[in-house]
Amino acid sequence: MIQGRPGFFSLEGVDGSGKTTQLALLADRLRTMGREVVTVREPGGTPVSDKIRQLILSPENPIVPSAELLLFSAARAQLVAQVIQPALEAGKVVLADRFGWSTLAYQGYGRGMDFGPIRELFRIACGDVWPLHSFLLDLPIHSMRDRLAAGGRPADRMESESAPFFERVRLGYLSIAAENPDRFTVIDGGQAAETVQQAILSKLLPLL
Ligand code: Z5A
Repeated sequence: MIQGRPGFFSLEGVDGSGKTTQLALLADRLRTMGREVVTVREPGGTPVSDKIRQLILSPENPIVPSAELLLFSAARAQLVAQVIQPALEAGKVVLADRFGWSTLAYQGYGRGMDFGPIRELFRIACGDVWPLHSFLLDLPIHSMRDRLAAGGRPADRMESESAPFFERVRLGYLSIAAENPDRFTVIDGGQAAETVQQAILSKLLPLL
């Protein structure tokens, strides 16, 4: 596995686990400490990556698993080259709402694709750019469904997947974290947002 880059952190978890909420809180906190912070969301974050995002998430387009894997990887390659690598080289902190671990969880565990080619695509898309540490916000799938329903917007192509798919993704994440204990902090995403934020900060601040 690629070594982690100082200053680069990602948030991971199933939909609705609170990544976007926590990333905004974290970015604000680090900025008040005087750090320059770049936030990114995958897939997306460059003109090409944003177009790929629309393509992947649109419910109108059936996409076969191999094409889906390649599209997420292409979006990531652009994001790494155009945004993440330059920001890290400039000494900025990069906070990512999802990164490669999402591909292992969703395309690997969720879709059942082989891990070997997925890891090879990480090498092609990311080079040596990988998060130093990642935070898995773990949430039961019924809570994920409740949060998404409360949000009230129509489900996108990925969100329309079956409950067993999301169970595989959730368990996949927990396996990945267990296999990479130095790279992951697992946090109960069902706790109050302030409690989750404190758990993130207590691990992240000493790593800066
Ligand atoms: N995907 C993939 O398959 N392979 C890949 O390699 C990559 C991605 C990179 C991208 O979706 C989809 O692509 C995603 C994985 C797949 N699909 N699925 N399924 P996205 O970018 O549109 O969205 P997301 O990342 O999956 O999640 P999200 O909907 O943005 O949710 P979130 O960021 O984790 O949570 P949130 O927006 O902060 O919170 C959701 C709601 O819960 C909201 O109403 C909050 O107010 C509420 N919330 C947040 N925290 C709490 C707490 N602590 N308590 C109670 N309520 C809370």
